[in-house]
Amino acid sequence: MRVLVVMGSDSDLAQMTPAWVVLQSLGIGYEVKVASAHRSPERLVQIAQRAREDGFGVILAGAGGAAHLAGVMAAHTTLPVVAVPIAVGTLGGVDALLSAVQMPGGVPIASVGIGGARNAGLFAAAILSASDPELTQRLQRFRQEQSESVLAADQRVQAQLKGNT
Ligand code: RP5
Repeated sequence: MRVLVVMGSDSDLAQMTPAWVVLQSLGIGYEVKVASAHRSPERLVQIAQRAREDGFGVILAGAGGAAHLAGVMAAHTTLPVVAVPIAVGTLGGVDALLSAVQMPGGVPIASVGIGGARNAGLFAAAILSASDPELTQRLQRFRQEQSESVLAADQRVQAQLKGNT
């Protein structure tokens, strides 16, 4: 299954890009769309309503300000929706984060941290891996490589500290 990435504005592009960079690296198909909960509400609802039949398994919704994108999408689909609060405006993303995590009961969404698009991509991969053994293997390999890079960083620090004594 593919991942649908929706952003409230093209000004969110730079902060959302890490989501599909990591999806690509894991061999997961995706589509990116711009649609706004406030400025193009009908189109947003249509995208959410069609998402399951269009072959998507997860929706990532990136928006800043008093962000309603993720919640509105969740209201129109039973697919899992993950909010990506965008760091923008006077409050730097705290407003978008609170809009996501303080959803009223009954239509839950998940949220990553402010500017957490890469983590959102990884979380989408984890969700899809529940029904995809090949993706599970790719995700395990990713985790393994990540662990190895931490070990390599430790070795570099050890060598540096040794050189300083
Ligand atoms: C939100 O308002 C968008 O997701 C964006 O983060 C923010 C500002 O949008 P623009 O005014 O730059 O289009 O809806």
